[in-house]
Amino acid sequence: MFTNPLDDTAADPFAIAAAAASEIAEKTGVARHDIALTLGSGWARAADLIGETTATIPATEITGFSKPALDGHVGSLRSILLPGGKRALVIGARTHYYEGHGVRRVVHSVRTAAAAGATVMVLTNGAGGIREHWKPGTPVLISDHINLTADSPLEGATFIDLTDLYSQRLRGIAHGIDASLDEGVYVQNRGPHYETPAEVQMAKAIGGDLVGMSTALEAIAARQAGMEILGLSLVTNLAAGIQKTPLSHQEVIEAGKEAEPVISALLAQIVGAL
Ligand code: 8IG
Repeated sequence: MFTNPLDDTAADPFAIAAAAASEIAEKTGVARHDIALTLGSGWARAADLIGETTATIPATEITGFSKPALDGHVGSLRSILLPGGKRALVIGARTHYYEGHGVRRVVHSVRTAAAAGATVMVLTNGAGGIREHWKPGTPVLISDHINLTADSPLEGATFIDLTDLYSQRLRGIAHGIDASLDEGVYVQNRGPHYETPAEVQMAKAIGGDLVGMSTALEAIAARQAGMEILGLSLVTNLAAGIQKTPLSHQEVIEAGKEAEPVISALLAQIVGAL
């Protein structure tokens, strides 16, 4: 009846995530994953560097996952054995809020990762930079977020503290790898249009440093699931009006490609230290 079980509003999203996690355990032969990573624009290649891939599954074979809406977003789940012996689950299939399938579908991968055993959730994305000195290709640690989607993955009277949402401890570990990493506040907008220059000025005025279309809703779900969160943005473009030329998806893809070797190596080092 439903092509995706999460579209049945009467279904329990946590039970669906638990079912997805058992399928992953079965298909990867890995009973428990320790950490999970969602790889956004520009970050996809990092999976090759963090360890030995022991299994790759098309995400569409796992309950609740959707076909990727976008090229450049790999629709697969990978199980990776890290050099230290830990197991990482790499999610190359992100469902964006702007796809309009509802927030349950957006956070399903995070809930599945938690059900698969992950206690650390690494969320990466490509974003527009608001600070002028960030050139395209700059990685930035997310210190906090502003959720402008007017939505939440939490349902009903579920009050969850979001202080230290982007773990100070994990940011400390990242700074141990690269002390020069800047931090910034990530603003999640609905998209899929980029902001107007006036909206970028608003984001700046309310304390934002980065604008994007993902991550905040996922981070909230990860916190609800009890995970520790590390957030990393790749500035692929300066936000509208900060850069004088129009934004293009092509430019974003190219900046991501160019930065890929450097940020992949950085992410691999950080993951190795977690
Ligand atoms: I990559 O400038 C990327 N994603 N909202 N604004 C928003 N999302 C983005 C941007 C941007 N760049």
